Amino acid sequence: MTIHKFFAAQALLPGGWAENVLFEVDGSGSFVGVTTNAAPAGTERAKGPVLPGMPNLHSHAFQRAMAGLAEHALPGASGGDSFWTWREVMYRFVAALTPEQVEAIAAQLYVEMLQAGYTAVGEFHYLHHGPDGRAYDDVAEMSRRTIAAAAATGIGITQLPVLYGYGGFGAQKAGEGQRRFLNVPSSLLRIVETLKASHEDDPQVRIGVAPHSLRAVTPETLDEVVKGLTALDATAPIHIHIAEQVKEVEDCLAWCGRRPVEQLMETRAPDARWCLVHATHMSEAETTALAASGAVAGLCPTTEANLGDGLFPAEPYLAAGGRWGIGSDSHISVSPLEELRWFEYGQRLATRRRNVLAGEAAEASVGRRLYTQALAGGAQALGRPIGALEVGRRADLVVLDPDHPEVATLSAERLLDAVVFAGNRNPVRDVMVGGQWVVQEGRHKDEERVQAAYVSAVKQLLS
Ligand code: NGQ
Ligand code: ZN
Repeated sequence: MTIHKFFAAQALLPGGWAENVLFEVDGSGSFVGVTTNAAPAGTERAKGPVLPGMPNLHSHAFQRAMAGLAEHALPGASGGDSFWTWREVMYRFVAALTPEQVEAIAAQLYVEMLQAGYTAVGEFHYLHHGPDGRAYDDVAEMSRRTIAAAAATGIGITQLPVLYGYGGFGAQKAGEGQRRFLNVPSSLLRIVETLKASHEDDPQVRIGVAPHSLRAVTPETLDEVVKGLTALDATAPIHIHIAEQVKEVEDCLAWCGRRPVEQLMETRAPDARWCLVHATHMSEAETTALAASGAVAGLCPTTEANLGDGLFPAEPYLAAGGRWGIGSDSHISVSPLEELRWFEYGQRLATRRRNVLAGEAAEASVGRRLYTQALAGGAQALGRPIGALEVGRRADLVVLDPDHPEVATLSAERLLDAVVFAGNRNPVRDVMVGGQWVVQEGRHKDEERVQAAYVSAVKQLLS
């Protein structure tokens, strides 16, 4: 097997910044050698400092094309616009989307993700059926579109077909706007099964499942889908939207007497396979319990700000050793650095302090801690061997631009602080996924074609 070798003068390894690192990548796209203090002898050289690529653990790809469509106050809703009115706009937007449009939108999004330094995505995918709610001839038609966009652009993907059965807690009937999302556990598991069969040996793809939220499933259907998935793949990831809105917490309390995180903890005991997306509203006891569970909290700071969700209890959760990662969710922003910045800024604004998430280590770097914890949590949540530059993991990495003002001037210890907090210019120069360069000098090889297809798909959709 041919081994691709390249050399970096500086790279962020699991043990910290290292110098003169020789990377060796096998034909499948995984690291087979990472040697420090090596000689560059004749090998390709990274142009700047190398970081692990960031996993994006939560995406609804189609929402990329909603940018700018939900920032007008709705008539009569002045001051009363909310997550719930945004959701109505979103339902109207998905009503006519075609599989071709979804693929074109996803490809544009994934190119943007790669250019921003995301090298893997978790696609929380619930747009399964045709506009009338009837399944396509291939029940996995829509899922295949996001996986095809990932393959075409080069990003790794964890496809999470969503179980969506009801319109609210206690098996309330789903609304008209939700008709394209609906499945029972057996029909959802058929989608999972067919996707698994198609991608069994592809190291760029993993298949999991996502019960949409405690609003959209019952304890019984949740149980059935988790059992069915486990029979197919005992370690496959399970993601769920959990406690994003205060109304969601109140409705859950009214339904079962427990808060959403509490209810999931009591009834399912989520472990390291689970990712709880938007665990925004938690009591102290829930925060400690989630941190102890080994599950990942899926945080989407820019979308959570955009939707007016509230603030995740980050300080106590991190202090308790809780695992977490980031997602761009509605893609109102597509930048891992901006997600991390706003994760910390939310805490600064709420506590009127600085460097809130720095941790206990002496002279701890906030940027470094946030970046490395988000790598670990993101990799765990996506169920793929990613998130670190070490033997056995996928060769997913970003090379920072040596001519970027901060990269050119700062030492390694300050670099992540600078790129996370100084959001003036994208510092990502080159991006490798699974051993292949997918972005070089800031450009993706298909960016023009992908954008032209996006523009034409969205114009058609909006006309
Ligand atoms: C979604 N998005 O499924 O796209 C949700 C909104 C819901 C976010 N939670 C819909 N950000 O939760 O019912
Ligand atoms: Zn979501």
